[in-house]
Amino acid sequence: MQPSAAWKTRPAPASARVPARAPTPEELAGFIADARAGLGRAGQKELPPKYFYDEVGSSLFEVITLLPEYGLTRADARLLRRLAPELAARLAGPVAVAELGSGTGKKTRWVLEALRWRQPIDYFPIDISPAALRHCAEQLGKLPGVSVTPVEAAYRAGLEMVAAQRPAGTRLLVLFLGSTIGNFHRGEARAFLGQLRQTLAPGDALLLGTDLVKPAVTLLRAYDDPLGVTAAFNLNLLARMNRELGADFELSRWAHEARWNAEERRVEMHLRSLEEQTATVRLAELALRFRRDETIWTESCYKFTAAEAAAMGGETGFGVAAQWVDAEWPFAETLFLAH
Ligand code: AVJ
Repeated sequence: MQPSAAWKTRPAPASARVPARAPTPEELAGFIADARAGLGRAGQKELPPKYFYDEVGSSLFEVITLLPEYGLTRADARLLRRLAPELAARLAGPVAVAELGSGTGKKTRWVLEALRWRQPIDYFPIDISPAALRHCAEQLGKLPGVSVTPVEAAYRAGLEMVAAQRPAGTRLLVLFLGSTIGNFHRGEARAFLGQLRQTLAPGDALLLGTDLVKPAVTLLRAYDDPLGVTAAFNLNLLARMNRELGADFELSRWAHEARWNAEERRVEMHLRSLEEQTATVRLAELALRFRRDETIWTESCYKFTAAEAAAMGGETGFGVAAQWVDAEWPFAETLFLAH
């Protein structure tokens, strides 16, 4: 091997491998179990997209949201800014806000500002990424009349904690923005909304953001941008396994791939093996073999019609109160009320 390339392909020295925040033993055990289940199988190998969001991945995702080709986050933010006054008007009385997968919480600002205008409010961002929660608290902690309580947890556990804590007589508004629900397979999404409904009380609200179906070329540009940020975001999953699971993936032998699956109406992200190769994941006790062009399926981003988004809530114990659609980048925000 060329000495000039050695630094790229050899694993980093132990001193450089310390993550910004070491995973807890439980997180590590979960990651190991998911790596084993997803990579140790015959047939299509898979990894859950939640592992994208370590400190590096969360930062790369923030950059994705700034790319001209990725209109999704800007559409979400535009809509929230526009609908915030009407949303506040529709939700009378004291409101506490819980956000699932808050990210940095930047676009949530408009909703919080409209609501706190009436009375001080509690805001509970729920996220598995401590880095994202830190940014979120920095962004929104300074808003007068808003008290921010970050909840570092998975969605369901976090929401249950918040629902148990809310003061009597307070309505809970759950924000599930950015089309994060698109990461679930369609049946799972419905099941998730059903469970979410179970933790809520009648009169509680859900604001759901869903990216809408649009031309395949537009979607493929959004998920395979010319700067290569999405490629880095995807490849970071292999880098993260090298850092945290003692794996030895050679990143230069893998390529990012985005596919539009027209039948399922989803963008699929894959990591494609550029040659026949082996890799080991030490902590998961995996010795893997990849054929040339074999892929690891890392994400599904389902796309919806506005009617489909409304129907998802209707089938799971919610009524549709309002829906807003962005004209520039088709995206829908649907307001549901639990009944
Ligand atoms: C955060 C799940 C909404 O599906 O568009 C962005 C993640 N993946 N580029 C999306 C993502 C690749 C994003 N979500």
